[in-house]
Amino acid sequence: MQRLFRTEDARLITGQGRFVHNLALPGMRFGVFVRSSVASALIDVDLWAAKQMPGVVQIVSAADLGALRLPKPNPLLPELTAHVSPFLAGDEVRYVGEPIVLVVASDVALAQQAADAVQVRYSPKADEPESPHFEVRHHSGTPQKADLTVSITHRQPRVQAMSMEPRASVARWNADDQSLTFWTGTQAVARARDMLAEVLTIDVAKVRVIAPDVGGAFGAKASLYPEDFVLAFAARALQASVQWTSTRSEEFLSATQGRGAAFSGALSINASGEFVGLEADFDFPLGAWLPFSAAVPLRNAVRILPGPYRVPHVKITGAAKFTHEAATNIYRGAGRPEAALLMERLIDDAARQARIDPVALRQKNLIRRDEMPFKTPTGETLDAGDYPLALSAACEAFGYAAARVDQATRRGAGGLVGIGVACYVEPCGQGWESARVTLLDNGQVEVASGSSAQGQGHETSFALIAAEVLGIDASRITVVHGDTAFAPDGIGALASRSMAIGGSAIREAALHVKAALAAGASYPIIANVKYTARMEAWSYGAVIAALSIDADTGVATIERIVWADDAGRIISPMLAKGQLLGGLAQGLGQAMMEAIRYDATGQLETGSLMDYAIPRATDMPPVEIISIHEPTNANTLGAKGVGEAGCIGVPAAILNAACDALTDFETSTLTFPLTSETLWRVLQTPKVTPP
Ligand code: SMO
Repeated sequence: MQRLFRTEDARLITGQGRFVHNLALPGMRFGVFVRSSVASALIDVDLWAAKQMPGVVQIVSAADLGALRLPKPNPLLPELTAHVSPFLAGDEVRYVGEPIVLVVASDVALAQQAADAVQVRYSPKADEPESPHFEVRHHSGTPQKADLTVSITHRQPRVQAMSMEPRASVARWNADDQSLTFWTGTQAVARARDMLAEVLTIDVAKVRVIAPDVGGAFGAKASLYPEDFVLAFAARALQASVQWTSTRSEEFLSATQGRGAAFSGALSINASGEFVGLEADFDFPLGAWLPFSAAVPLRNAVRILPGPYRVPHVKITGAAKFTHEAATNIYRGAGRPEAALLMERLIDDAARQARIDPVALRQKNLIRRDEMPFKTPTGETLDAGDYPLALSAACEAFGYAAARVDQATRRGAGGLVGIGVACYVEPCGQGWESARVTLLDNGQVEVASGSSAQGQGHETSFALIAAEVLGIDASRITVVHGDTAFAPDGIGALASRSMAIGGSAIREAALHVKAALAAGASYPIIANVKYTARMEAWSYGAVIAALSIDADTGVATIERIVWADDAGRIISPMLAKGQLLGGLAQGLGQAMMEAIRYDATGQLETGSLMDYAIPRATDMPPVEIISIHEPTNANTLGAKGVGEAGCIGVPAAILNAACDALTDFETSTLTFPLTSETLWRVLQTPKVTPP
């Protein structure tokens, strides 16, 4: 994994990408999983016919795995850790797509034929007890006198991360030294290594995990999957290499999904328009098994409220339950979008009912720069920022006042035109990350990071950080990441933390090298740093969307989006903008077209890209991005998160714009995706009298 993309190269498609599926090892075998076609049933598996099929070298079922279970999930929600999940269904299946058997054969077609010959008999299960209920609460402050209380409910469809390369892994068992080399498109190589070692009960030093080019991950590749562990188990049993690549349909069935929560809330304001109280209640679906970060969306949603606003009294509850569906996990934003959407919908509703301009209502309640660092009612500390400036900068670029005048004119002519505003915060990770910077006597520098890359171009930005400190050209720097044999231990590339924490580690290590060089140290000069951020950095911003709806067809057009974002210190403006735009596209997808659907029996109705729409280039509206740079001391680099912002503010602004366009209609339960059918149905309902 030693490669540097120069900034100018990033515009080119060079054909040099190496994804997991590109890997061809001598004697490599191929795995295909047999999956459940029923959401909840007892099963009886007959392998006899499959074993007779040509090319089959191994069949793994639950019985072969004995007591092996997934490692415990992240203890953010401690009660969850009592519920560990099996790798393969044994006596019962719990969701459509659950892996039951792994068939390994000499080529993938033979493996598929043998998998098709596995007989699974399903029989009804007796009624099962209610899922246990996992809960998080934040109560703070005392209730105050309110003049107006508004409330909304919202239910989000689940959505699916759509990486260029679906999940893919290769497990190679090295018989000579009884070690495992595991290639997988992961966001967190060190954690993957530790978990594989734990499950296989081998020394961590005997496991090497390599993430080659990943091609998008979005949270769905942060945690290892049952399939990964079974593949490693099979490779050890065979003393060989086994490859598995998920098909796109398998991704829909069994990759982790995002969102899916139902939530409701109430916001109270007093006569002067100050927020005095917020109540919120979230209900998150866990699906049928627990990936490592299963608790993160719930935890984030409840801790991030009330977002960038001053609210003296909050009563926030969040709960999660198991369901007979694919697991949910972190998905770009991971709870932040749910918090922003609830708050921003409530504010727009309050503004409408109190007849206050929604921007003015926000400006009155946004936490001011001179109040930073700000302790929130959920116990978080907002590090730094000028939230009112972000909103006013967005308004200025949008031409907000003039746009409202134009909107009134178009409405007067019968147009359905909306303007939606949303402010958001994006906490970007706590804890540590590591870096190693090596200066060789030929002037070449190697930067190794415990964070990795999945297509965001960290190879470039990591090099730029060291280049600046050392005063050299970035072309003399190679970046090593995504391979536990060469990169130092790390947490990984997730939670918008790579630049703030991983980048800070690189900066610190480069500073050590520089100091050693000045002190006359001998080559190679090596600095190892494990950097812990002083506090969490919170990026933030404001999004304004203009949206119109065709009254006859319900087709919505996002006319434009103006977005002010503070990502702190930006290392590569082009890469940061790419992340913001990518996040915007993903947020727009959730808002306008994406939805995983299960029927009442738990069958997946959206099993392919023919049934599940994702945004194309032509779906992107004109976008203007304004960068704000309010310094932060949260980390030594002064960077804040950037990767998830587009999924946080954009959907909320779009929903507010749609509700504004439909101001004559009842929209308190309007739900994503805002397809033409959804909007057309609203237009068929009776008009309501404005407050
Ligand atoms: S949803 Mo992210 O990869 O923490």
